[in-house]
Amino acid sequence: MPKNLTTKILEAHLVEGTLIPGTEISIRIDHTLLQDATGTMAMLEFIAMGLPRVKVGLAAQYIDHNLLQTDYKNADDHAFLTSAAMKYGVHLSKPGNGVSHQVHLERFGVPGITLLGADSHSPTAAGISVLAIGAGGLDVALAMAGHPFNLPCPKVMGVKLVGKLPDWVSGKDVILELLRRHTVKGGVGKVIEYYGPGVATLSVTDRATIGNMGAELGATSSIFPSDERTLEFLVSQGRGEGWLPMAADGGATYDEYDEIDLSALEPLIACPSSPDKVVKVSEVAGTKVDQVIVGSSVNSSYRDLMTVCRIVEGQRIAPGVHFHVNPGSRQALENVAQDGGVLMLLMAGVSIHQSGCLGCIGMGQAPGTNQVSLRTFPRNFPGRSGTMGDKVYLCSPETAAAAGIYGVITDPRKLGEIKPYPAVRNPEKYLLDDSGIIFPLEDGSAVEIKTGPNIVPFPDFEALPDSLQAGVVIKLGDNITTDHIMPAGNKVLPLRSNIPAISEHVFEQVNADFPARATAAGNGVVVAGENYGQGSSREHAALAPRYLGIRAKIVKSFARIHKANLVNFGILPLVFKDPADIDLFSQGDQVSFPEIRHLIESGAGQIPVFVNGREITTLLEVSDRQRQELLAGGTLNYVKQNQH
Ligand code: MIC
Repeated sequence: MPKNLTTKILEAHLVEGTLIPGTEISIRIDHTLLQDATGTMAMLEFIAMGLPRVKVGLAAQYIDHNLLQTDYKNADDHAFLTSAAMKYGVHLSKPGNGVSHQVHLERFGVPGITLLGADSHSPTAAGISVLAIGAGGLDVALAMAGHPFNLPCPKVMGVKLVGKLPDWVSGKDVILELLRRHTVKGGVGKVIEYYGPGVATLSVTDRATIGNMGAELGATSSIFPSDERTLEFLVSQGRGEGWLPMAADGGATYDEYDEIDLSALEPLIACPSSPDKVVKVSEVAGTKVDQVIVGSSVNSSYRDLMTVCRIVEGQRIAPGVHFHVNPGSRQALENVAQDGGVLMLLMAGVSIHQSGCLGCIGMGQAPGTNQVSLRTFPRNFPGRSGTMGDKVYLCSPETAAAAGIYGVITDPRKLGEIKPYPAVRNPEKYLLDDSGIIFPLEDGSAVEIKTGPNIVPFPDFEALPDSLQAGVVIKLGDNITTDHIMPAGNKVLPLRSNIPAISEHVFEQVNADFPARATAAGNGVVVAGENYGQGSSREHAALAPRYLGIRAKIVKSFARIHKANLVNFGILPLVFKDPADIDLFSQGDQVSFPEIRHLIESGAGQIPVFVNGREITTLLEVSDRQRQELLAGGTLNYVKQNQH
């Protein structure tokens, strides 16, 4: 029976389970990826497992998020991560070397492997046919310790690509089109697999852009076939020997289908403040722009940067616009520099920053009050830029460059009036630079772990009690993001290794007295609508609320990674059987879960919840393993109990 590519990779890595969508499967992980914002906690969790060295094919630790050193905290965390990487056999990418996704694509990824990353945008590696999945730090720590990764078996959505992108339209427009069609929850529980004749027309970096923002669809992962373009890319990176051709078998089928005619695509843009508020650029053309940023997590490759260089070459950035470039990697910037691009940017009035995430997670580059910011980033959730009420649009490098030159949102095809489309191709042979990577030692056992005062021990969480009483601490609507729950930004991100301190910021932008009310409630419940916890992989969005006493979240539906993180830290992820029951709940209500422990032990899929004297039914859709973890009060407790 012909198989699609996702099925082939999953089958080759299957440790337990059957590939039936929705049922739990365990897969073997070949590479792991940590970045510094999720990595400090994940590394502490790995250390707590007591192993002398990682047990995975390749483990990488990137320092790309917390680059601002406004006090000792981030620098302490970087020193901790570096020492831990050296001790445990992990590749360490130093600050300024680049964004994890871009560097992993350039230097480490190989077609057909699995990658588990503590960052939701890990599926950037889809560009070279890696089945990359974003997960909470604890799941990645377990994979580093050699454990398989457990996940609900995804459906596979086949997206057939036909035609060829017109000039001034690029990979970003392809994924924005999918977001326009399917919204931020359209990919939940699915791998998006691209196939068809249009694939060969897309460069690896366009494919990587599309894979990166599959996270915005809520997808488990994305994948492209490995073909001649993949080979070209790997050869250009001096890694051609890792190539192998991979594609779906002829006649393979998918659980769902979609098709995009690349030739028919127009430049698209996501409006404030959700990646799926997509319109044609022409529909918002003329909007005055104050800031433009190209780069960071996505659209930060050589092709993307050099496209901007060629567009602004010989032009001036409009007087009212501050145009920033955040290269995805030092190597990408070096190759741009070698080809004269740096001078083109500087002469046009562009600010060039160090390689890293920077403004993409509010680590600087916040726009001013009421200012319009156009970014090639993957997300524009409210307030994520660091400015409340921000007006952030997401677009391609071509559209960003057009706005920079004209000072207003402009369809980039207008640039054709001043110059032909640059049609930049990646170099045939990159200038290679691994100077920012510290490779693992043969034996790191003598290395001492460096910890500073910012790193505080992991809190203890009690096992699930027999019955639970709790107060509704907050009631929210649909599409609540992890940025709402646990904000990023330069003030909060440095607290990622200090749970008591970071918990003071939970729901800060939604309801600033949440931490005080949660603590006063003793045990708390969060009630919300659809797609709760969309966005990042940050486990702190589960861990910090749990620290404040949140014991259950009752919602209409969950985003995949957040639901797994809730279980990891012992919070009950409950779904309304009848979504209309949400109307029975108000902030401040008392809720009870009688005999909850017994129900979970006995495998009950329906959990009765009492609110204001009414009984409603909620669903607990978790595996047997997850039930044990919930009973133990979280995965770490469960793992520890089972070690003795
Ligand atoms: C993001 O883009 O939201 C982040 C910041 O990279 C997160 C990880 C984090 O919160 O540290 C993600 O995508 O998982």
